[in-house]
Amino acid sequence: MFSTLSAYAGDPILTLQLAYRDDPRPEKINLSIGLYYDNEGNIPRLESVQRAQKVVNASTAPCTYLPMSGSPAYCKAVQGIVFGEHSEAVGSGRVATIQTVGGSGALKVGSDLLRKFFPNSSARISSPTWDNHRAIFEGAGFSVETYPYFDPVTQRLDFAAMSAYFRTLAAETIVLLHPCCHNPTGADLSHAQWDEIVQIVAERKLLPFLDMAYQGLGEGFDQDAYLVRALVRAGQSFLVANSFSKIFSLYGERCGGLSMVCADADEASRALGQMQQAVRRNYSSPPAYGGHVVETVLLDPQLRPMWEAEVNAMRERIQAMRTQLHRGLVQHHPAYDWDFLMAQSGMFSYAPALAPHMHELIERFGVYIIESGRICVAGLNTSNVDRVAQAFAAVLK
Ligand code: PLP
Ligand code: TYF
Repeated sequence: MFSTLSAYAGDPILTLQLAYRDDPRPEKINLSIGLYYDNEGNIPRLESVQRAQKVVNASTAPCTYLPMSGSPAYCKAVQGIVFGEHSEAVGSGRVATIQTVGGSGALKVGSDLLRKFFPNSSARISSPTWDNHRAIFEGAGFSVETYPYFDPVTQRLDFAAMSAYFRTLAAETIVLLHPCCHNPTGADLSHAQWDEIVQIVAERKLLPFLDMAYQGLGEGFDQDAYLVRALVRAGQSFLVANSFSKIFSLYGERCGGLSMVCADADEASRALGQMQQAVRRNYSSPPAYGGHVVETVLLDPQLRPMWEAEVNAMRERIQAMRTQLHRGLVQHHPAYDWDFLMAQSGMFSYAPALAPHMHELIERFGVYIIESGRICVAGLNTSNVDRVAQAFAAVLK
């Protein structure tokens, strides 16, 4: 019956994660998958989250299905963090939000919905981007092409090429944008550059789909959501997928959200209905437990600031490791220009120059980076950062 089924190559990042797990060398260093590790190399359980879990675990309420759109309290909390606590768009009821199965589920539901109502549109993703973007949009039936984003020679954002390309796009083209902490490059637009993109979006009537998986890990919760707020101010209609996987360190609970910013409340109520229908035919309703934990943290006046402080500490640790890696590289290989590292932000750094040395880094030094030359900066700690700098310097000399 199933003899015609072809083999699935797997996800290269997840495959590498397994290779790391099975590597017997105690000195191995994992800079491959995008997970946040603490300075001891552990994936943390946040204190605020553990306290919220105690509250949720103590509940004796029956575990019934959530609505298709998820928990109303959760959706309210998503709107607060993504759009800001005093958002005009949220206040006027023109934002429709649902709870989703992680950020991935939000991308899936959003792309299915768009495919139904914009069958003649095609999608544009950055070159490079997270592999799953292409997979999800093609899976929804869209033709997907890339827009110029990163210049591998300068190892920096190529904003001139990106903005020139956007100026050529047809109306209603879906443009997938990373508001902060670009995966994989760590190269983000400045606020002024985002303003220019917002202007092009308005002029050319493009349809932005924002994927925000790292809010708070770049510069701060509000700074990282600059693009969201700028599109709202400009009166644009758009979608935002957000993920709590990293910033709650709750990857396996699959907590995310999808919001559609509409022209008015009437349009938003229809957007909500269509998102519900897309959920219904995908997985019916989202899982309840993780969502209740997240909403408990976000809506509790004591837990919320505790959590914000924990995310701020994660961000500061990543920044400190980036600085220390840069310092080590300058020391071990001063002839090379490492300054691009300091121009990048968030969980990742991207050094295409390291890509051809991936296997050597793994075999000779036990340093796992992914194929493209992406480095997960959050895998660095005070015990391994200098060994990483030595390994990178050695392969590039
Ligand atoms: N979008 C980007 C850019 C990501 O890096 C990730 C990473 O996991 C996701 C979406 C998926 O988020 P989630 O794990 O919540 O599905
Ligand atoms: O890019 C990363 O490493 C993260 C984690 O199929 C991830 O976004 C990687 C691959 C995948 C799911 C999550």
